[in-house]
Amino acid sequence: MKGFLLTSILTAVSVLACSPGPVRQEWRQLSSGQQQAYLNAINQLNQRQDDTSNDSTDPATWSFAHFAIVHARYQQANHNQGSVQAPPFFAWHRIFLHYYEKALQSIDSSVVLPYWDWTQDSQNPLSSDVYAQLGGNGQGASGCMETNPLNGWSSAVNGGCLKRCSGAGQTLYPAGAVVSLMNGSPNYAALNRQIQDGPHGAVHNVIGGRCADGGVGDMYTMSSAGDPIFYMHHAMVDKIWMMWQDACPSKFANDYSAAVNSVMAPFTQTAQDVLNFKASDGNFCYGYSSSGINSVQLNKCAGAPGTPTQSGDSAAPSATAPADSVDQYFAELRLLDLIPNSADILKALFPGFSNSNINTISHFMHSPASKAKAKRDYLSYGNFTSVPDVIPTYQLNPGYKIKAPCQNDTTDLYNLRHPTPLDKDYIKMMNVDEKSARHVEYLAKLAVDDMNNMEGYVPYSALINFNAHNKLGLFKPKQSN
Ligand SMILES: [Cu+2]
Repeated sequence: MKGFLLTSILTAVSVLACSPGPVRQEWRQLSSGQQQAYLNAINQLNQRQDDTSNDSTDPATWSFAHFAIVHARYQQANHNQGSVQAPPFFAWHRIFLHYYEKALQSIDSSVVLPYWDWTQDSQNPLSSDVYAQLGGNGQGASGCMETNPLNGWSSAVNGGCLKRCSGAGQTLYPAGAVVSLMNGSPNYAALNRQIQDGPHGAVHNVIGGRCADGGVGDMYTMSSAGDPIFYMHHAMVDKIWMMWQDACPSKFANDYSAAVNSVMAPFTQTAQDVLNFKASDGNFCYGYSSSGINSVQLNKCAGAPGTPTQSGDSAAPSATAPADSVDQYFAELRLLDLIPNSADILKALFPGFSNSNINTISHFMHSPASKAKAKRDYLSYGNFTSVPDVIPTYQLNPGYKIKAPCQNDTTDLYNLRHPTPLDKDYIKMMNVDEKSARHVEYLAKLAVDDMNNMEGYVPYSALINFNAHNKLGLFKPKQSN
């Protein structure tokens, strides 16, 4: 569990106006006792029974099946509606997760909902601890979950067993790609479109997956909330919204793309009630720990050109990005710069890691060449408020080398793959606006190409997977350009 050391060094809990609010932790930041308490609580929630047609009672008393059924019943209103991203997407799920957390706390008051930072596992989600501990993949052609801790769980919405047919070799969005989409979201509507249709959809698509018998996993369907990994995935989505709100409070904290005072059925809250997560009334007073996604700098007031309107906001990026901004944007590169004696820490984390490897990484991180390479038009990912009529055809930047490894290569520690595109079937089933999804995928490819072509760029996922790879003797030193 040495990986925890790096994580805890980087953990800086954001300061909340309300105090003391619960802080949701990334699954791997929990102690094994806390992980067990969470798994016990969801198992007990799964045993609970209630009247799933009656939403008027306190949702903290709902059964697990009730949550799955309500999510499916309101799915069209709260996800995609064809060409429109339903505005309540982030807000409705914020309430939904809050009630889920309350329901778990009615079983075990010590439980705080954990989240899954899937950016850390973007290159090989099926090898993730989180995925494994939440049941791993389904068995056989139908993908029924017969492994602990989900053995015997059923699908309240689809009927039959709970299913996963997660796609081997498929990839999710790495941190740099998610942050570039956040940086390119000048308002709530843009963030909703880019996160919902891109990184959020990818997790449902890849983890649910298509089964050998022609069926699909629950996460792939309207029954997604019947898979307990849904809640840790959506807590990450909620964290992304919170990070973005927090990056520019004067512009983003209260930004919403519909009537902020309409009640979000079946709950009694409005969007306004949950926009201000720092409210001191205690109801939605909570925060998130730092995790892999925080290793990439989120621009302050991204996509909102102009002078800062509040002392807490830093200036929006100018049209000609100064080298410093680029350097900041790719702060992952400087991850270890932030830590005194980073070479010693690397050695402590990765005992098998040779001095020369450490020096190589260190050298790349500090080299002027790597910074020079980073000078590019990073604002090209900014200010996407609408989907263009024609999605540009993806082309590798002529100055770039193709570096992305093939989908099945799990040994490449440095180069990121393009995220796996959404399946046509998933797009149809979930009523996703295909053009919007393809546009987001296009943007993500550009961001990944940039990262792959920065000399010395070391993604967080590489650092976190380093120990496992090194033990297997799979580590290959990075080739210089
Ligand atoms: Cu979802």
